[in-house]
Amino acid sequence: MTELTAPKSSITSSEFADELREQLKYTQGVTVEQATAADVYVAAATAVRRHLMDSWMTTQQDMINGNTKAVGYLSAEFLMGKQLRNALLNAGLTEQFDEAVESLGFDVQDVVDAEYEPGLGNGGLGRLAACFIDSLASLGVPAFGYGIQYKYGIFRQEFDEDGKQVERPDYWLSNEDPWGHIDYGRSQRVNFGGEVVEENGKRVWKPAWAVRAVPVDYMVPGYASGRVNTLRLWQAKSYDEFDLLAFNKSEYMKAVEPQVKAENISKILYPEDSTEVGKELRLEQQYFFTCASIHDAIRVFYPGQDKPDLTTFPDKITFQLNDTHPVIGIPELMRVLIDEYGYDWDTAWTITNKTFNYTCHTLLPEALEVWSAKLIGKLLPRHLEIIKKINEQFMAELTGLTDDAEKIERMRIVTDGKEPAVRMAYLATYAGSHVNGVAELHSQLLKDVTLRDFSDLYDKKFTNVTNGVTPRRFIKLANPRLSNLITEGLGTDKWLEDLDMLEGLVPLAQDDEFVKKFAQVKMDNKIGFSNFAKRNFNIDVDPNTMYNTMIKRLHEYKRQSLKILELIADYADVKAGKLDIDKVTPRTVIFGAKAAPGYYLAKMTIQLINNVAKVVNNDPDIKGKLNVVFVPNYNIRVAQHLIPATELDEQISQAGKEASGTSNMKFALNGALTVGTLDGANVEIRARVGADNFFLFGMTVDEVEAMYANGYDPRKYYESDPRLKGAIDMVASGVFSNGDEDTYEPLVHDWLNKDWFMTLADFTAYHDVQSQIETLYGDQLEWNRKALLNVANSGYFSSDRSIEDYLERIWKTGPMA
Ligand code: 26Q
Repeated sequence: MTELTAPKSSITSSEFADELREQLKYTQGVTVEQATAADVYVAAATAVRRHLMDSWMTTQQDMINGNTKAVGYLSAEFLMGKQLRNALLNAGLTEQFDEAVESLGFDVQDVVDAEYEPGLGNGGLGRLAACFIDSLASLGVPAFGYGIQYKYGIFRQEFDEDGKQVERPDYWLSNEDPWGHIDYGRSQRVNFGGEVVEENGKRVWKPAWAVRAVPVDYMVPGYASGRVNTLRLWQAKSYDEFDLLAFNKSEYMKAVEPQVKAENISKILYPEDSTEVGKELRLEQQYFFTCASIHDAIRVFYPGQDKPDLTTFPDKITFQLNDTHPVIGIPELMRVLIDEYGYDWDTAWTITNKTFNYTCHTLLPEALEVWSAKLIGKLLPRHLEIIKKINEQFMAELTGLTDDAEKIERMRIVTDGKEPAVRMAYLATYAGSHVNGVAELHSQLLKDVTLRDFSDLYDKKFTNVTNGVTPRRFIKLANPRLSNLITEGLGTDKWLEDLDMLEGLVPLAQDDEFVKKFAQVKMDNKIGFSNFAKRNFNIDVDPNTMYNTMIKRLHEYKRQSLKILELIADYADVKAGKLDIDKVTPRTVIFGAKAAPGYYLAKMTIQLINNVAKVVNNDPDIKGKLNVVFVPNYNIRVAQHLIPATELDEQISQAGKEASGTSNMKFALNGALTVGTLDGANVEIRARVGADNFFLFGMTVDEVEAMYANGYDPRKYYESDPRLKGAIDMVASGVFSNGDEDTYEPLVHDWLNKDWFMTLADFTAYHDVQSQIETLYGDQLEWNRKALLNVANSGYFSSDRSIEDYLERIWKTGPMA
């Protein structure tokens, strides 16, 4: 007997079809006959929103009237993915939708495809925010996601005929957005510039210009919780205050300049780029959304009160800072409390300290945000004063805690010297109650290295919360076949609310019949991806090859180079007659990756991979056994198709560089085996799924540190491993650039002379582990048994568990009564 607990609405398919007709007629003004698939999509989105409306309203009421502290997740990015299927799942309308759409004469896939994916994030950090708000709603915790409704999301990636990345604007709002509800009545004013003057013994900010932050609200439906939370994304609008003087002089174009400037603030998402920090517009964005969100929270929790008692603010809401991007919210809350509500400094400090917590997502020192004090002073003069005062208070406090003058100097929030700068991570660490890393190893390295001085003196602030992913989107929606098999194996679908239940599959890994069913699911998913790739990209992928995937942003530290060099070495061996192609396991290596537009070596790596694909895929000597595919414009939709079809997942960053990774969790949960280094959450995945079910290779953090300390020379590795030398020489000699030896020169030069992330040093170990992989793959039953054990032992990596950890260790709150 299978127990089914998934939400299911009581309305019938034909009733839902009537609702669609109604929406088509009264909202879009088209008949069913005139309607396109896109019309049906908008109708369905509107209909499902109506079904969620009552829960949304009661959730908001309960949040305001109840006394459960809410969570405000402040994030510059929310990478949500498509909404329709997720909303249908949580509203219990999936079957009704499928049947209704068919009964109206439309293809379900066409309707779902009509939704354009919002790309309001770069990668892991933005997707994590989306998983977290899903889990908060599913656990019934009162929460707001607060961010920016960028007009242009992450760029759309194309490749030109040379295989180079071309970035195209992502105008995702060019069609209707049926999910966002714009709420002009709840706008907030956000001021900028000007000066601070002394009035009656008080510091008074006289701003020079302002923008209007208009909230666009998105429903965040929980799974089986009856709760619908809110994602509030701010859009920048100008106040209609045009320059009359300019206008009178008939300088009409000039008159609208301030409007253009205002609306620029939410125009575009910055592509992740640690080298391009210090951009004024980015600071404007950060202040824009944090300022609006803080004022919004005060409005929500103290409705209609002129003189609210804000000493209770930390009991109403706790703000989680998703990396340093919203850290300017700290001086903003101080300013609001002191300047707008008249609290003294110490009271404001206590409130602020209790309200904020900070999550760090990096280990790369160059990725920690630092703003020039001059720029902050120009845009936010009052905030700069407050930051300086926080710094003074901090320095004084440190003198009481340590005699080490150098240490105190190192810890300055505002640096000394000619061009003072503000270290946002330090500000957040000092001003907030907790700091967390995103995997155990990462949190440890934060304490030992990145924020060492702070952890010495404020050890209690530091904690770890290992990342997680939502099983609703990344198992149930992405992999319905596996979901059905899990439900069959466990006799219940309750695992979608309690992912630890996957452990119940462990005994089934000894049941060969069950393992064969699991293998069949994988095969069907591979065929599914092959069809998807053909339909969408006109790419041929042969399901009778091993699917070996590497999907993530293109970064040197993630080491896509290692993967492509290993493949080139195999190719070179075949060409030189050192490797018998008939003995090679047929493989398709699938890449997906965007490079920051200004990241030269990353873009060149993309070009190289594309050209290796061109050469290898078309070489008759290879007999179709080695294939390279670069899926353009990697996004959530591609992930949802590719992850369930993958057999081998690559997590090969240099140890100590990847804070966590989250696709590694998605792959394990979908029954891929991982080849990986001891980095980020790989460490915890391996510990849970078992060392026998994980392909480990490469240097450890300690070995990497020792090698840096002793001086690293990549040429040594080039000279000593002939396969490696052969591969690099092949790139240098122009095999992948029509004979041109200059094309990849900068890349080759970097490998041989710098190789900061030690790709060459790990190359031999990486090759060795590939032979283990080939051997195991030859025994399909054993391979699939291990893959199934990955699924069974990865329940810990649900974002529900991450959120429970945050609730217990940091937020100290829970589900609404
Ligand atoms: C900074 C300054 C200027 C412009 C852009 C940025 C910027 C934007 C986005 C810097 C970083 C990001 C995104 C970082 C990110 O995605 N980090 C990843 O976070 C994941 C979730 O915790 C981890 O799993 C990954 O290990 C980490 O790389």
